[in-house]
Order: sequence, then C-alpha cells, then structure tokens
Amino acid sequence: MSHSKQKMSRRDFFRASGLVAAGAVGGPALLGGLTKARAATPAAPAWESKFSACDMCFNKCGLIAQVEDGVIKKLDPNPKFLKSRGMLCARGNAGLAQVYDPDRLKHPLLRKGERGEGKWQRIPWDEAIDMAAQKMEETRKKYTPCGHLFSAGSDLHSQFVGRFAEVYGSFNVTSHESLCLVSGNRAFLDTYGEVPFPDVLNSKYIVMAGANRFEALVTPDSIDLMTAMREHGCKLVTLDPRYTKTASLSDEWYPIKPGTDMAFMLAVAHVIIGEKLYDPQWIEEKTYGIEQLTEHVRQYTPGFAAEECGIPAEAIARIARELAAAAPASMIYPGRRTSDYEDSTQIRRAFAIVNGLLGNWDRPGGLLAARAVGLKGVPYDAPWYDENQEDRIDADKVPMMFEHEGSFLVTRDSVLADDPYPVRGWFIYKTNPMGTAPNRRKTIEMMNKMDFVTVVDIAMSDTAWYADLVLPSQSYLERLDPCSGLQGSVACACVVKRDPIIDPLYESRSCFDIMKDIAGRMDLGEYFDFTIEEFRKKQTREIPEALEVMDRDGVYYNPSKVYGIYEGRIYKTLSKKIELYNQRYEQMGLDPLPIYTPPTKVPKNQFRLVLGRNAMITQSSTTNNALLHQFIPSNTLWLNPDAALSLGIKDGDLVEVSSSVGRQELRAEVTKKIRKDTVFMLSGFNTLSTMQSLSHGNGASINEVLEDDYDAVTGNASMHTTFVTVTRKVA
Ligand SMILES: Nc1nc2c(c(=O)[nH]1)N[C@H]1C(S)=C(S)[C@@H](COP(=O)(O)OP(=O)(O)OC[C@H]3O[C@@H](n4cnc5c(=O)[nH]c(N)nc54)[C@H](O)[C@@H]3O)O[C@H]1N2
Ligand SMILES: Nc1nc2c(c(=O)[nH]1)N[C@H]1C(S)=C(S)[C@@H](COP(=O)(O)OP(=O)(O)OC[C@H]3O[C@@H](n4cnc5c(=O)[nH]c(N)nc54)[C@H](O)[C@@H]3O)O[C@H]1N2
Ligand code: SF4
Ligand SMILES: [Mo]
Repeated sequence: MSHSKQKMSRRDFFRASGLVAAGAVGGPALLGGLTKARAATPAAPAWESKFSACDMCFNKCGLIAQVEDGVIKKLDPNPKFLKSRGMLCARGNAGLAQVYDPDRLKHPLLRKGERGEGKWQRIPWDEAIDMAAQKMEETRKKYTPCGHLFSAGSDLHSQFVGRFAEVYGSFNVTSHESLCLVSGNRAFLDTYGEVPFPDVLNSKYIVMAGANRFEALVTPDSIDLMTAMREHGCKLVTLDPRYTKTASLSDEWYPIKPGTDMAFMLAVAHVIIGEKLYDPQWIEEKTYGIEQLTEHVRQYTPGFAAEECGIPAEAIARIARELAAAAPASMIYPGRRTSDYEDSTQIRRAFAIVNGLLGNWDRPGGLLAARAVGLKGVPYDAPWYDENQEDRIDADKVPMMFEHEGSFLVTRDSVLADDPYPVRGWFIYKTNPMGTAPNRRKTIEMMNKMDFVTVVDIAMSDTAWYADLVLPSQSYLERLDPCSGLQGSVACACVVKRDPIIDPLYESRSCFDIMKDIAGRMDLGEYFDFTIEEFRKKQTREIPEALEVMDRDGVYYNPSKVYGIYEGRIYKTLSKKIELYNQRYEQMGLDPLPIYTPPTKVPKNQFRLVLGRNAMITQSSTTNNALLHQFIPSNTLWLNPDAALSLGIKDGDLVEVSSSVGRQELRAEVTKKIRKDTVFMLSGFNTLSTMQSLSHGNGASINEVLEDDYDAVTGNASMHTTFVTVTRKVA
C-alpha cells in the first residue's frame, strides 16, 4: 500500500468511525462525530468539566477536559490559568487524538526478532516487571550500578526515574535538556546567577535572535509578545535565516548569516558602551567587568558585524540605540532552544551581556528572577555503593556540564567507546533519542551495544522500536501526577497538579507505579514506599491550602513580589554581581568574555541545515497525531529559488539531502523564506517504527542527516553545524 493510501485510510477511519478501534475502551467521535452529535442535540451537552494541564509540550498550559460517560469529548483552555493566558494551542486541542490514538501501546511487549525488526510478543505486566528488575540486577552485578543508564524526558514523573537511578546507584542520568537549552541556561546562570523569565508583556523593544515565539510556543511569552506589540507598541526585531511566522509579524526582520549572532551582539555592546548609552549608576552598582568589556568590544564595530552577519552597519547601530533608549524595558530575548552551535554558551553569554548593559534585570519589561511558589522537595537518603564507578561516564569531558543532566551526546560517545567503563543497560521514559538526538545511526549503535533496554512510552517511538522491553504508559489525561511549580514572567508563579480525567486505557500504567514495582522486586522498595497523594502533601507542606485551591481552580497562585526582588540581595556569581566579565570562566581557562570566531564557511555547492519548530508539531512526538497530521501531512526541504535554479531543482521535485552521516529523500519546497546558503526541514518524520502509521516512511528524518557536534562548554548538542549536499532525484 502506498503511503498516501495508508494515510488516507487512517484519516477516513478517524472520520467515519469516530475511533471505533478505541471504542473497545470508549472513544470520542472526533471531528465528524462531534459535528453530528451537535446537530442532533442542540441543548448544551451534559459534560463534566475537569481541570488538568496540557502535556502536548513542556509548557503545561491549563485546561478543562469535558467528559461524558468516561470519555473525553473536548479539551478547553482554563481561563484562570494565567500562564497560558486562556489559550490552548492546536496541539493542546489535539491531545484527544493522542489519548485515543489506535497506534498507542496497549500491553507490555517483549522483543522477539532482531532490534528494529518489529517482532514483538505480548507479555503480562508481572512478567515484564520481573524481567526489568532481573536485568537491572544483572547489569549492576556485572558492570557496577553506573553500568546502567537512565534517561527521562520532560515530565512530572521523570523525578521518579532520577530517584530510582540514585537509589540503584547510577550517576548516569540524561534528559532531553542537553539536546535543548543547557548552553543558554549556562550562559545566563553564569551572568546573573540564575536563569531569567523575560517580562515580554511590559517590554517596549525586543530583539529576538535564534528563537521563533509565534511558532515555537512558550507560554505566556508567545501571547504576551502579541499583546505587547498590539497594545503597548512594543517593537520587535527578529534575526533568523528563515522568514518564520515571528519574522513575518516583526517590525524588522534580518536574515542573519547563521552562526554570527555573537558578532551582532558584541557590536550592539560596542555602540551602547562607545556612545555611553547605559546607566552608569546601574553598571557601577550591579555589574562586574565593565572596564574589561569596554576594552574587549572596541574591535567589534557595527561595520565588522555587518560583514559577518550580512546586516547593514547602520541598522545594527540604530538597533543598539533604540534598545538603549527603551531600556530598562527592552531586551535581547534570552531564547529557549540553544542546541545550535559549538560555541552556543558563549553566543548566549553575549545575549546576556547586552541585557546586563540595558540594566533590565529584575525590572519591568526586562528579565525577571524566579519567584518562590512555596513548593518543597521531598528528600530521601540514598544508599551508597562502594563497588561503583567514581563519576558519570561523561564526566570531565566538557568543562561545565550540568551534573544532573549530563550531555546525551557525550554520554553516547562514551558508551560506544566504553570510556572509561562499560554501560550495558538503559531505561528510557518519555523521551525519544532516536528521534531527537542528531545522528540516528549512532543512537542505533548505542542501542545495539546494550544488553537490555527498557522503554516506557505511550507510543511505539523509534526508541521503543529498538528496545528489548516496551511498557505502555499512561497519558497525561489518565495519570496522577505530583505537583509542579510553574513560572511565567509577570503572568504567574504557580503550582499545578494533574488528576486522572479518565480511567487508564488498555493496560497502561504510570511511570511511578512502574518504578515502584521494579524497586520492590530489587529490595529498593523502601524508597518508593508512598503514594502520589502522600508525595503531593509533602510537596505542599508549607502551602497546605494549595491542594484544595487547585481542586477548585485548577491552579494555585502564591502571590509574591514580581519586580525589585533582588534589591539588597546578592547575585549567585563569584563577584556577587551581574558578571559582564566572568570570573569563574577565567579561573577555568574559558573565555571570560565571548570571543567571536566566524562560523565555518559553507563549502561550495553545499548548504547549512538548520532546524526549527512549527506550531502543529512537538519535536518528534506529534507527527503521528491524526488531527495535527491533517495540517502538516509531511515535511519538505526549504530551498531558496536561486539555489534551486543553480541545482536545476523545481518546487515539488524529489531531492536527496546528504551529509557525512546520512542521507534522506523528500520533496523540495522552493521558497524565498530562506537564505541561499541554508536549508531547513521539519522534524519528526520518516520514523522507522511501522507502528507509527502516519509518520513511518513519510517524508524525511532530519536526525538521520544531522551530525553530532556539541557545545564546547556544556556538551549541549549543536544542531546547526551540518553541511548537506542537495541533488535532484529522478522521480
Ligand atoms: N509548536 C511548538 N512549540 C514548541 C515546541 C515544539 O516542538 N513545537 N517545543 C518547545 C521547546 S522544547 C522548545 S526548546 C522551544 C524552542 O523554541 P525556539 O528556540 O524559539 O525554537 P526553534 O524553532 O528551535 O527556533 C530556532 C530558530 O532559530 C533559527 N536559526 C537557525 N540558525 C540561526 C542563527 O544562526 N541565528 C539566528 N538568529 N537564528 C537562527 C531557526 O531558523 C529557527 O527559526 O519551543 C517550545 N515550543
Ligand atoms: N530533530 C530534532 N531534534 C530535536 C529537536 C527538534 O526540534 N528536532 N528539539 C530538541 C529539543 S528543544 C528538545 S526539548 C528535545 C526533546 O526531545 P524528547 O524528549 O525526545 O521529546 P519528544 O520528541 O517530544 O519525545 C517524547 C517522547 O515521549 C513520548 N510521550 C509523549 N507523552 C507521553 C506520556 O504521557 N507518557 C510517556 N511515557 N511517554 C510519552 C512520545 O511518544 C515520545 O516518544 O529534542 C531536541 N532534539
Ligand atoms: S503550548 Fe500548546 S501543546 Fe504546549 S502545553 Fe500549551 S497548549 Fe499544550
Ligand atoms: Mo526544548
């Protein structure tokens, strides 16, 4: 069957049957079904409304699920949830199609054939838990506790994977974060002592570089940005090699040459300092290193940056002056995903430094500090194992890794090389490195190196596809989650929880229950001797009213001061001030001020491949969602018309994209929305797993082509450093 037929048939199936397959467990009549039901019953439906928080991406927007007879009919935004400003995005609405997806994992599955061959045997839960526990015990005996790796994605249950790893004795825990934001976090942490929340709503002037807030949704920033522009006249300047939706709505867009943002920022600093546009009292009182910075940026003139970035020198100088004129209610938007270049930490340090010069820290329209919401940790005493490795497998391979996140890419290389010791077991929860770590072949090699891999997911992701044991997980609308503190600029510092909206479908179980059962089989039961309700009580021990308020409103706010909370407080940096010049970096032999090195020149007849978001897709995990699939059925390669002409490629042609690590085929989309030297494709397509019927074999996998470079300071992936060749295929 051709892919298009396969796709059509599943879509028709959704339309016609209203999820008959899910009917065995109860399913809503999505789309067509809803319309018919409305026509037949004009009265308001007798739906029960239940609060929850969306989990279609990390934002946790507040929602109200409308439920009838144990079936979710609709998901609505929660108007009391200030972080999401009463919004539930397209993906949030499409949560229904995730829960009731006929492709969902239904039972524990044990691999029977070769890895990736897709031969599975259904086994009972008891047997699955016994096996997981027994394999973990074997790995620990044979290779020490650090011989087992634990990976968990963005989720409230991930902390239980961390707890399990710690009591089991392994230091080897990785998360999605070293494929996402750790270099940016590093930069701001090392400048301000903490990671800021931008006060977008009250800002008068925002430079957005390497971020795409109107497609890569971050709440409340995405909504606040629109409000600030429409209602408060905030000016938005976007630097992006692509004409994104954010670029299209900006006052000014510059298709910056990829990898040159640091030159732009240092030139902005050059103008602000050279023309004395900063507040001298602020700089004197709050910052450290203005003399060194002044000396350092002398060389980075707007003229210099113009040559590097392809942005006119006058524009750079004017933007610097305008930023300074609007200060402190102006900012270089800190961004979110910074997994782009090998000097990402230093690039983002340049962003942080300009913000330092604008004096916007802790002030309206600037960068805000995190506020306490009153939620507490639940401590425990982990056992100590003498017979163990000394440190993580990726330790000391990059200078400033985050201890709890590590670096997935450095870990993967270390596992492949047994350097400095073997790792042969892997437990993976709610993260899909096969779909989100660059160089997919290397991840396959890593899976092949393992004695035993257990994956807990809601779907047969590509990572699950290569595992030994696959355990079906509850979705966010079925499980009981611990409380979580959320921050979102001025909008909120709040606490949320998730209660089950419906009974769990099929045999799905929560990660907590799985960890608890495995721990019980391994004499580690005492560390999981509690329920989620008890855990929540401990978390909210200092805000006992919170649980009741969350039952009533779906969210709990602990009012606190928003601005000026650093008055009289010291910054958590070596100088106890905002570090324009970083003292710790100096001690460690790293550049205390960011030094610009031009990016490697794109080789002749090649292109730089960059990635980015679309409002209908979350990383690798929603391309199999039947509702979202209707909006984005496949991916294409964005190619500039001049480049296409020189290659003899026409819009819609089948092209091959190849790098030093892999090749893929997809249709070309010839568009002026991208620079001549750059190409782009969406992520999450062409999954290997045939149990993802809409994304399997559909379009191209960017991970197959992306090379696995990483940031020199943190080990965060750098995913914009791959050069590809594009050739026309004779279709
Ligand atoms: N719809 C949707 N929303 C999401 C997510 C999602 O998957 N889908 N994911 C969430 C997550 S986990 C994250 S981390 C955030 C990510 O949020 P962002 O970091 O804002 O999102 P990206 O799309 O990765 O944005 C990177 C942009 O940088 C551009 N770019 C590439 N190279 C350069 C360069 O050298 N310089 C400059 N100035 N720009 C460059 C790319 O073209 C792209 O538009 O989004 C969050 N929100
Ligand atoms: N090619 C490419 N790579 C990327 C990115 C990209 O845009 N493109 N983005 C980068 C960024 S910013 C990030 S944050 C990371 C994210 O990387 P990942 O953590 O791998 O994120 P997802 O791709 O969303 O994969 C989440 C996995 O969790 C599963 N899942 C979803 N809901 C549930 C649930 O309720 N329970 C369980 N058990 N499983 C569930 C999904 O089926 C999927 O397999 O990827 C990074 N890498
Ligand atoms: S941004 Fe969209 S997908 Fe993400 S949590 Fe909010 S509603 Fe859900
Ligand atoms: Mo991310």
